[in-house]
Amino acid sequence: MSKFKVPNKPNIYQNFVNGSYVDSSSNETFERVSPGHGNVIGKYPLSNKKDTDEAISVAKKTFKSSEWSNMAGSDREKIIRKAAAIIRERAEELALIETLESGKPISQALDEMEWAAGIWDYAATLARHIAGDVNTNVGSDMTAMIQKVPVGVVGMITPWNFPLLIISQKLPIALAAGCTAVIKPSEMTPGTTLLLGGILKEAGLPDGVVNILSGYGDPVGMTLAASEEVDMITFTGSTAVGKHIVRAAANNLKKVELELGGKNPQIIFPDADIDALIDAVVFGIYFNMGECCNSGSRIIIHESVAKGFEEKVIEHAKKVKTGDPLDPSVKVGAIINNMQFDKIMEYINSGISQGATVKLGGKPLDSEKGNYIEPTIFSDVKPDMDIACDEIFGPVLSILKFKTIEEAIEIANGTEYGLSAGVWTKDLDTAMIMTRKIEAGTVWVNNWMSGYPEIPFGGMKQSGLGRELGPHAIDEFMEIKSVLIKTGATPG
Ligand code: TXE
Repeated sequence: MSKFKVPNKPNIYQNFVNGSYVDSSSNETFERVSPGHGNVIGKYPLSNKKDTDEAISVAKKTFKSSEWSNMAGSDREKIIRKAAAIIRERAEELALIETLESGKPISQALDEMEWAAGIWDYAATLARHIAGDVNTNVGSDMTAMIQKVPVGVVGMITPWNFPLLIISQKLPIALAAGCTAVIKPSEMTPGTTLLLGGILKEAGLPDGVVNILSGYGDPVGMTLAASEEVDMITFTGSTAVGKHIVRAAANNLKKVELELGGKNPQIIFPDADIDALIDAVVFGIYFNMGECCNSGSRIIIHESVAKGFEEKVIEHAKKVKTGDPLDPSVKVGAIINNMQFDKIMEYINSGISQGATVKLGGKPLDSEKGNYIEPTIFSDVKPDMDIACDEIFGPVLSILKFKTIEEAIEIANGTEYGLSAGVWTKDLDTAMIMTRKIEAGTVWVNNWMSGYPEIPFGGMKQSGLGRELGPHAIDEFMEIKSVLIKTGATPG
């Protein structure tokens, strides 16, 4: 029996502005129904444009006061590190909220809290390592300082699939850089992000540095993207909304960083150890119900080994327990909402009507109350089918076949996306050719979805702009300022 339960009453949340929890100016709220259970589990402020403009003005005033950016990096480090410790202390409470709001399995929500805390720890170290450069090589009467300065107010708009993890890929790095922030989490999963305000206050963050509003893309997200007082926007979500953000950001030519969708290929060569990769393939597609930008949703396998692989992957996928996300043994929970559920079912139907073969699943799971879809596998998929090109964001695996390495590369690069890719081979030459030819921000060789705060993450093509994580991520939140100091010429 799980120790995690659906609460009797919904949690009541408030916005976090200027260091205090407050209601929206209209006092209006909205609710979230748990997609796995059907209960109302949260009530959140319905923020409007006025609330957003006020939060932006608090963040701007706080940035201009320089209290945060003037603090020594070692002091910012302590606060960011303390936040990591509090996230760890409150991991079970935060994980339960995420499972109830998103439908994700509790075991995966708990892991997510640890990953999130790990990024806060890493960002803390970055706060100490911001240093510019000095150039004394431009003339004996000139000293040039190349300074790194925080960009200013950063608007952060996040999605519902990994709420605390995704804000943790942005916020602690921006804080390490000395920026201030206004954050809008997804209207489907605002709980843990709103609680982050209190966590940061407890960690010692000065008031006004971080401001968090719950509400919808229109007006809160759009106001952030368009505001002339916001200096940068960082967004994770759909490619379609990412394009809106870029257009709105043109208003004041703010910096933009985007993490968008993916249709990630896993290319399997005949020499690959099929037994060793099956677990990674099954995890790669069904993790977080396939609602994951890094989902390994396209298998591109050499025709000579395709039959044996299909049998094994079906056998493994059958064992993946689907159902109540509060059950610790469940690996595939509920789909986020009815719209996403319908979208996934439409893709499954399009796969069938376009001639692919359902080898497993393909139907809603009727035994549970909520939005559940059986782990699904399609074979006989052709590169031009919708299920091979579009991000489904659901538990649907497509298997495509290739004959030559050139064909594998063409299929792998044949979508608008370029987020991540996997290559399975024991041959070093093949692996190196593939890593050079594949258009993706991350290429995994003989593994899938490994990730570390130290390693950059982001997409090529229409999967994104810029990179999160890694030592360079902090540069996304900084401007370079060149200071040229003329002095008397240095005598020879
Ligand atoms: O995303 P949206 P949705 C993909 C995935 C999924 C699809 C739709 O394919 O099926 O997107 O999901 C805010 N101006 N990904 O509809 O709409 C919104 O309130 C400013 C991939 O949830 O992009 C939320 O906070 N903001 C992805 C955030 O944008 C706006 C993760 C994301 O919502 C806005 C999630 C607007 N006009 C979905 N409209 C990934 N890369 O992992 C909405 N928002």
